[in-house]
Order: sequence, then C-alpha cells, then structure tokens
Amino acid sequence: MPESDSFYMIRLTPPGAAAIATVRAEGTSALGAVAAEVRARSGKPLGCWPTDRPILALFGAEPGEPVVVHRRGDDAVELYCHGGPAAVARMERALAHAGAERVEWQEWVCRQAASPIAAEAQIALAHARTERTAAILLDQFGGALARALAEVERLLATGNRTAARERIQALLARAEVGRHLTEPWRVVLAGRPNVGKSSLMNAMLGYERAIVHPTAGTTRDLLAATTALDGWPVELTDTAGLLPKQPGCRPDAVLRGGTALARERLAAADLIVLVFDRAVAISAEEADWLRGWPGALPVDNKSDLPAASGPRPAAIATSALRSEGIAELLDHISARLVPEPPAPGAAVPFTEAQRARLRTMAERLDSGAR
Ligand SMILES: Nc1nc2c(ncn2[C@@H]2O[C@H](COP(=O)(O)OP(=O)(O)O)[C@@H](O)[C@H]2O)c(=O)[nH]1
Ligand SMILES: [Mg+2]
Repeated sequence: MPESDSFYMIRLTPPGAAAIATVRAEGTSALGAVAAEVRARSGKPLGCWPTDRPILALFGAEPGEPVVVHRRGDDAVELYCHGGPAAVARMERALAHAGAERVEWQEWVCRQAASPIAAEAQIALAHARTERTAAILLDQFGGALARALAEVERLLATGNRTAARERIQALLARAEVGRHLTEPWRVVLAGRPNVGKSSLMNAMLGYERAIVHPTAGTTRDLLAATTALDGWPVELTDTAGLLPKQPGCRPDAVLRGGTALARERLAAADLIVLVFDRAVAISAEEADWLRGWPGALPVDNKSDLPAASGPRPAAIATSALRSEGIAELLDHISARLVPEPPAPGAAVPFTEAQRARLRTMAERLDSGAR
C-alpha cells in the first residue's frame, strides 16, 4: 500500500481514443496535488468542492484544459478529461510530476473489492462482450459463486461429502459457459469448396464479410468475424474449404496453405458446422468427415435446388441464397454451444483458477482424501 503522504493515479477508462477518459487520484496527498493543477470558476479550493456532483474546471497552466472534476472524499478525486491519448498523457504527466505513483486499474479494483471473487468478476466484466454474459458476471460479482463455494465448505465441514461433491459437479457443469463469458465460442464452417460456406457466413452475420463466387477456391484464407448468437459471443470462421483428394485436383500453394490453416482452426473449434451442397451427392470424403467429426453440426445448403439422389445425413436445410433456414441454423448453434444456459443468479466459475480448484476438490473427494 502507498506511504502515508503519497498518492497514486489510476486510469479507469481503457487505452485508446475515446470521447472522455477518467483518471482517479487517490491517497492522502491526492487532493493537495490535484488542487495545485485545477481551478473552478468559483475560485474555491478543491477541498471545499462538493462530493455529490462533478464541477467544471480548468487543468494546468493558463489558459488551462477544460476538465470535469469530481471530489470523491478527502483523499480521492476523479478527473474526466478529453479522451484523446495526448490529453490523458498530459494530465498523467502533471500528476506524476506531483509525485503520483501509477497503479493499474486491475490492481485498484482488487484493492477496492469486497472479496477476491468480486474483484475477479469486476475485471472479467471489462471483457464481457454481450449483455447476457455481463449479467452472469454481475451475478458472480454479487456473490453467487462465493455463496456456492461457502455452501460446499459448510457441507464438507459437516462431513456431507456426497452433497458437497454434487454441488461441485453442478458448478463444473457450468465451467464451459464460464470460460466463454470473456472469450468467444469458436464456430468454424467447414466443407468442400463451393458448397456455400462463405454465403452462409454472410447470411449468419447479416453483412457481406466474405467474398462469394462460383469459382471453387475463392476463399483462400481464414476469415473470422465476431458476432452474438442468442446473447453468446461467437467468433465465426469461414475456411478455405477442405480440399477433396481427387485425382487431377491441383490446388496452388496459397489454397493449400488456407486448407492447412483451416485444419488447425477446426482442431481448436468449439463447434464445427459441416456444410454440404444439397444438389450434389455426398462424396466418400464428406462421409469420412461426418464419421471423423461426430460432434459436427451438418447443414444441407442450397435447399432451393433439387436434392441429388443418394443417402444424405440428417441435417439442417438452408438456402444461403434465399436466406432460408438461417434462423433455425443459428438456434441450433446456440443450443449446441450452451445446451443448458445458467438460470439467473446461478453460480458460474469464470476463471481458470476457479475451475482448476473445483476440479482438484472433485478429484480429492473421489479419491476419498480429506
Ligand atoms: N442456389 C444456391 N446457390 C448458392 C447457395 N449458397 C451459395 N450458393 C452459390 O454457390 C457458389 C459458391 O458459394 P460460396 O459461398 O463462395 O461457397 P464456398 O466456396 O463454400 O465458400 C456461389 O456461386 C454462390 O452464389 C444457395 O443456398 N443456393
Ligand atoms: Mg468460400
């Protein structure tokens, strides 16, 4: 913690240009140091400024930079300045010159928070991309996970190992959701060239992210776009297509590179959407992919065309061309990613350390250790 006569500053807004940036100065000498830099039209010293509302003031040497200042008590003050990096840097330089130590916002959050879990939730909230994931993190900030863990400890203390193990299992069942509160789910479109993967990607996103062309091999690289499906953050990746091993098929080096990247991305995917062209019979290679990725979601695209004869897998029918079946496809994807969404207020472990701790507890209980 800082020395008794020192103070520190925290940038509370993320780096980069924005309309307004917030810098907080805190510590016993914070008010004195800021007072030397700011002046209000009333001429009153900062120590006399109200704490229930911000005041428009000027910062620095004449003519001074307009800032909004909110005195937060006797040892904390927040400065809201123009959000451009130069304006923030100038203010921070002046505060550093007056003796401010820089503290990162994460550390400041940890100092302020009621508990370590609340601090972690607040930090994770800064990375939540959707309202739905933010609401789950807010529940954890409000104590949902802390209460569930306290209950596990109470059960263990009273020798109720079976009930404790069940509670831990229920928490671990939400581990995947917890992981994706701050990282998007990765959904990868795969299939032969020309089946309509790029068209489906565009239809799912609602804008033209990928180039669509009748020439096979149009998509030669990975194309990713982040979107939200049913309130869950999802990174959709369109691939170059998996090349059929046909005699006479001579893909160039770029396309081969794109295919290799596609395979890498497929290995790391949370869900593979395997796209077929309904107007073409399923090839032996496609049948192999179906067997090789039993968890993949099969999609029969080009439902506007007559179906080719021959057996086909049970699949969701879509026409990317006519935007048909897209809503059903999106519903199926979100149901696959989150089969059981946590109920409001449910406890969800949201950091790797929390999940690891729960797994260790489960293993110890299973092995009969105390
Ligand atoms: N009739 C029909 N054509 C489609 C459909 N989806 C894509 N196509 C066409 O199929 C060709 C290949 O599409 P594209 O999205 O580039 O396929 P990709 O190689 O799998 O990415 C293009 O000419 C598209 O216009 C569809 O649902 N119906
Ligand atoms: Mg494509």
